[in-house]
Amino acid sequence: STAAAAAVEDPINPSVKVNYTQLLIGGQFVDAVSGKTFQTLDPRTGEVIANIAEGDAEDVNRAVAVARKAFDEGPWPRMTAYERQRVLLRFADLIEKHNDELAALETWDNGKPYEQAAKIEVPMLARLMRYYAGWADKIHGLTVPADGPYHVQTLHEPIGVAGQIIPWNFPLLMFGWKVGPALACGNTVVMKTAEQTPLSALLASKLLHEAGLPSGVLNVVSGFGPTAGAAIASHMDVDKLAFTGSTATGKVVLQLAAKSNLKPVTLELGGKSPFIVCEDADVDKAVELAHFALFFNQGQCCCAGSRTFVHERVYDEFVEKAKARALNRSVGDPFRGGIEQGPQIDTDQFDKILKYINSGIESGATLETGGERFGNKGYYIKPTVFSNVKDDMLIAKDEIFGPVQTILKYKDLDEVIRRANSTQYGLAAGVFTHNIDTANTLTRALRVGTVWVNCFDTFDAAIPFGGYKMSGHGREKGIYSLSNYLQVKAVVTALKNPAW
Ligand code: TXE
Repeated sequence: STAAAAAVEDPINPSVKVNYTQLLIGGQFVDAVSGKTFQTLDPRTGEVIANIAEGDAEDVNRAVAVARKAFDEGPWPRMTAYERQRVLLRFADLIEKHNDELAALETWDNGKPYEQAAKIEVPMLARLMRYYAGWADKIHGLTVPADGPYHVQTLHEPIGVAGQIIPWNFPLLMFGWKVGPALACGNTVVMKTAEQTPLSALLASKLLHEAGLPSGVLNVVSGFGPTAGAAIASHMDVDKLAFTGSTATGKVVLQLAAKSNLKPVTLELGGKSPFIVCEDADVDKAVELAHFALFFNQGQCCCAGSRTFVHERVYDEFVEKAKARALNRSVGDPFRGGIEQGPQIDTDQFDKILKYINSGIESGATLETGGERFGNKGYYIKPTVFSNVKDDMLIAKDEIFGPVQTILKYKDLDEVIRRANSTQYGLAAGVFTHNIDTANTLTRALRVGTVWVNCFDTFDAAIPFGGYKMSGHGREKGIYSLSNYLQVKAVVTALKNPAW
């Protein structure tokens, strides 16, 4: 780990230029009305990457006006579905063409391993766009056999101007999860990216225009939550809001939506997902999967398997091996090959995670490894493992959003079901067993939006994702995501000659 620490001190120069730093409104890159900018930082060093135009309520007003016009006057919602499909398909091709550039911006701004961005996330964005392109010309209503002399049909129409607010942990994928269904269904969009990671969405949006998106259909306002974000959530002319972020902010935007025009809201919020290792588990494989479930993306996943429940029969062996695996995790400059873990996103998250680590130690959990910063520059944290964790400890209750694995012991299935479900969250769960009866019991009993059995973080575009309880409202991806962006209109026409 000495070599890795040295790598942190001497960061690699990314082979990419930051070409877009302004707001994207009406197909043009423009400064904020106020002329203000904010800095986006390199999480490897805390140094400034670029100054970004800082949008606030006035810029949101401009963006919404443009999006409104693009919706009301067209052409986007009135183009043929086939034409909209072709734009999304060309966009997917351009994503592939600019794969390395998009990935480099993503890593620079976010700190995630470049190999992960280049080989998984950017290709997934292209896949997502092709998936939604596929839906564009398959969205249609029904003919309804109503009682009486009527011809009844439903029209599935776009809702209008969609406001979208996204977080920093997967900047490009969150962009894709949001714009894909909105555009496929014929809506126009005002998007606010996270203040920590504005860069990649600006390039992606530029490519979307190159692919033939008419101006005004997608507008990107970089900026902060309480200003730009709140202006979108409370705007009277935004017809639908989609939000991904913390549960606390989810409550705020839902209230803003209710207090303004009652726009429908989809929310994808926090989690404290159980990963359940059953009695019959192959311990080596379970350790590897549980490690991935928690540590992937520096632990910054809403669905992270952050409560590792291990059956008492295999508990000690599991803890020992989980500790060894964490010690082996390669941490360092995310632009270097073979690096599994880069820095956390920013100083707030870095401090929050270290606070939780201290609280774990103070509450009596056993710190097996890690527990402190890595290197002495940037926001790196050593992969951390706690054993002997009890349900009422804060580290077992709160979303830490960092590389901190908490391992809990259980005795039987009923007990682990009760404990796994006793949380305000309900986003996801992992189940590790080859016993089909155990798997069936757990998949039905767990009150969560996704159960991964003998796998984790499988995120194909066709698989719906979303939360039970305080993890959110609605589903993204898959067929279910379309209804978030469609209105259903019933058309009832009296028949002149009911006999026919
Ligand atoms: O989240 P916020 P933060 C969790 C995770 C993390 C914690 C805090 O536990 O440690 O949230 O992170 C915008 N009106 N998740 O502070 O505030 C904000 O600008 C409108 C889980 O980054 O929820 C950003 O664009 N918008 C999560 C977005 O909301 C507002 C991913 C998310 O920021 C706003 C990220 C306001 N008043 C963090 N305030 C997940 N579910 O994946 C902020 N925003």
